[in-house]
Amino acid sequence: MGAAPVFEVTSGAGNLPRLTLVAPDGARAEIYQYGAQVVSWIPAGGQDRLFLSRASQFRSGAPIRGGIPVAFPQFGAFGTLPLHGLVRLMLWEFGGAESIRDQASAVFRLHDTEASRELWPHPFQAELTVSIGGNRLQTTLAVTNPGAEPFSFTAALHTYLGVSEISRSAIKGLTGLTYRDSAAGGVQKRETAPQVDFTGEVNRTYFAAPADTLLVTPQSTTIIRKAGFSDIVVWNPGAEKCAAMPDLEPDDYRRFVCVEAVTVAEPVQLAPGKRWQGSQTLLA
Ligand code: TA6
Repeated sequence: MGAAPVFEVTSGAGNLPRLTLVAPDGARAEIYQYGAQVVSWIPAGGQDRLFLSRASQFRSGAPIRGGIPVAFPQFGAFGTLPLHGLVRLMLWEFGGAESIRDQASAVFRLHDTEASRELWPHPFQAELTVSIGGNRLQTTLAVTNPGAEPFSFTAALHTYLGVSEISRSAIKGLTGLTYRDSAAGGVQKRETAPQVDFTGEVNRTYFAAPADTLLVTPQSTTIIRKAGFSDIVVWNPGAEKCAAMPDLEPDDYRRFVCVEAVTVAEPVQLAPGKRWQGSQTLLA
C-alpha cells in the first residue's frame, strides 16, 4: 500500500452508491457500485472521455447507459440470458482503493447469488479493478470458478467513448480483419477500408483483433488497448435506432461510439478453481 488513497463514496444518481477516485495528478473517475460501472473518466488536465447519457436510468433492474458496462457471463444476445448478461444489473461490493506512485486504483467484487443461479446455474467470483493516472484508464475484469463444474462464458467491457461529432470520428486498426456485420443481418465480411467511418448504424464484431484499436477525432486520438479479450466490437446505433432508445436523447448517436474489448467468438472455458482475466486500457 502506497500513499493515502483518494476516494469518496457518495450517493449518486438514483441514490445509487458512487465512488469518486482521484489520482495524485488529478486524473479522476466515477464508478457506480451498481454494475461496477465506470461512468466518467477525466485524464489529468483533460476533459471527460466517456459518454454518459443524460437520459440514462439509474435504478435497479435497468442498465446505466454509458461509461463502461461490464457484460458477463454473456455478451449481447448470444445466449439465453438477458442482453449482455447479469452483472451490469447487480450491486458489486466496493473492495477498497489505493494509490501507488502516480496511479490510483479501486477494486469491486461480486459473486453469484440465488437470483443469478436461477438464470445461470454456476458459482462465480468476479473482480473489476479500475486504475487511473496521467492519460490512462485501465479496467481489468477477472473471473474465477470456485465451483466443482467447468463453465463457459462470453464477456465485454462495453466502452462508450465520447466524441463531439460521430461523422467526423473514425476507428483505425481493424483493416484486414474478418467481422460479423450485425447491422446487416450477421453476415461475415472482411474489412478492406483503411478506417471505420460512421454514416449510419454500425454494429460489427471484429474477430481476433490486435491489441490496439484507435479512435481518431479532430480533437484527439484515443488508443483502446486490450489484453485477454480476443475481439473488438464497434457500435453506434445511428439516428433511427438511437431515436427509438428511451435512455438516449435523439441526437446522442452523434456524441459517442462504443469500442468494446470482447471475447465472444470463442467463449472462455473455465475449469474449477481457475481464473481468467481480461483488461482494457484507454490512452488519451
Ligand atoms: O455491443 C453492441 C450491442 O450489443 C448492440 O447490439 C446494442 O444493442 C448495444 O450493444 C447496447 O445494448 P443494450 O442492451 O445496452 O441496449
